[in-house]
Formats: sequence, structure tokens, C-alpha cells
Amino acid sequence: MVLRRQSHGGHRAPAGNFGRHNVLKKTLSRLGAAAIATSATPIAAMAAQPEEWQMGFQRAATDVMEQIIWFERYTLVFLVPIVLLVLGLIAWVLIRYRASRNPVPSRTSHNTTIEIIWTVGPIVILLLLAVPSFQLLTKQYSPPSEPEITVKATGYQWYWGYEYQTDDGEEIVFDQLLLRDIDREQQQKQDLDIYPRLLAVDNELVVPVDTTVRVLVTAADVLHSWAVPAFGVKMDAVPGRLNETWFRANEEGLYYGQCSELCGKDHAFMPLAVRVVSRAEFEEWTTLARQDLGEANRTLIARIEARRKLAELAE
Ligand SMILES: [Cu+2]
Repeated sequence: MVLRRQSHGGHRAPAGNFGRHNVLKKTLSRLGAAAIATSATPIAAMAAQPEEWQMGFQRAATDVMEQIIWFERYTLVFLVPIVLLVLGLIAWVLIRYRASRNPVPSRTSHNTTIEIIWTVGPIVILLLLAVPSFQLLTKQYSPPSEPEITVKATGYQWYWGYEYQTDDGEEIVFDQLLLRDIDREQQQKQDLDIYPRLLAVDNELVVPVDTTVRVLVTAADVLHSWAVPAFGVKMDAVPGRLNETWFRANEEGLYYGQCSELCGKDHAFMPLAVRVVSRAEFEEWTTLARQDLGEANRTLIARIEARRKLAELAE
């Protein structure tokens, strides 16, 4: 059973929260934040989609992505000084020891002190990078709890197919295709801020907030990759193979991603969208979606839209 019905309306992702780090990380993250203070402002303003002139990551919606962003800043704390030091040394050597200024070069070939420094220094730096890197890798492979929801995502040339695992065998199965401009009006998705061109889809994947979701990723024809930047998730979709990943979104909202493995002529036109909703809304959606996916999506979006308008009025 393949359902393909439209939905309409929508809302923006709310402001983010920032999760737990240990003391070492906190200290280092302050260093990182101080070193790259300029990148903090655009990230705070970001929704769950790319922004024009964006320089950094999209704002994190999961703990894993928060840690990825932290790790990127942390590595820059080492990277930037090293680049400047090496650049400075090269400039110094070029100027100070040029042939005209230094006609008789030194014939020194050993210096124990400097040799120890340039051996031990990089080892220490690599260790400082390796430890948090492995911590991050471990976190990415360790869901905080047993997954409560399992969804299979199948990559096709050139769209995504989804199947929810259900207890009673009543399927929720649908395809997710790029929202074409000519369908916007009919689907009530004219708002380009919420439904950006080339990212918006006809049927969003709906999951509850604060819930560990397991995604089984595969493909039916060629290699694809299921990726959502705000979740820090990117998993290859390989024909004949079932890859597993997970995410746990901290906030409700609409999150966009794209196929991230070159898969043919319409690779750029197979986006994916995940709609994170409250637990109650998700329960209601699943009940409805078994009968009529289009109706389920319309009801869900109307509810979200009403809540957004109410919040606007209250401001
Ligand atoms: Cu693809």
C-alpha cells in the first residue's frame, strides 16, 4: 500500500537548548567559543534548513549534533594556531635566511631539544583530538535508550520511501517526493520560508519529540544517503543492505535534509523532511495515517498552524 497525499501549513523550529557536557568539555568549549566567537551568532539564528551565506553548521536539534558542533570548534582551537605558527615560521625562514642575508648557511643537523619538542608536541595534540573524537564516535553509536520507533527509509532514483514498524501489522507506508512548484498551491505549501524550494517535500516523515527513533536505511537501486544536518545523521543507503542509525530530536519542528550520495541525474532533487511533533500529536497522526495519510497530515499541520497562530497572538 503506497499512500501519496499532500499536506499544508507548517511552522518554524523553535529556539534551541544546549545539552550536557563534562567539565573538560565545558572548559574547552569556552576556549573554542572564544576563539571562534563570530560563528556563534549565525548559528543561534538558524532554523532547520540552510541559510543564505551560512558559514557554520545548522543549529543542532539533537545532543549528537551539539557535540559535533562542539568538536568542530574544539579542533579549530588547535588548527588555527598551528596554521598561523607554520605560516609564521615559513615567512621567517624565507626572509631571515634568504641567500643575500645569510650567504653561509649553518651545517647543524641535530638538536635534541627541538627534536623532542616536535615529536612530543604533535603526539600530545593528536591525543587531545583523539579522545573527544572517540567519545563522539561512541555517542553516535550508543542510543540513550532502546529505540521506541523504527522506520525504514528506502532510497529510490529519485525519492525516499518510508515504512513504520507497527505492532498490529497495519502498515504506514508512503513515498516522499520533492515538492514541485506547480503543486504548492494545491498542497497549501506556498510559504517559501517554511517550505523552501528544492527542500520541501510532499509527505514529511513524522516522529515524536524526545524519543529515540531508529532508522533502517537501504536503497532499491543505487547508492543514496539519508542525511539530516540538524540531527547530525548521515547514513549510506546501500542496495541489499540494511544500515542502522538513530536520532533523538530535542525540539519540535520541521527539519530538512538531502540525499548525500551522488545517485544519478536527479540526485539534487531528492530532499527529505522530518517533522518532529509532540507525543500526543504523533499518536493521533499514526492512528489517522493508517486509514488516510493525506488526512492525517492535514489534521496534524492544521493543529500545528493553529498553535503557532495562538502563540503569535499571545506575544
Ligand atoms: Cu539519492
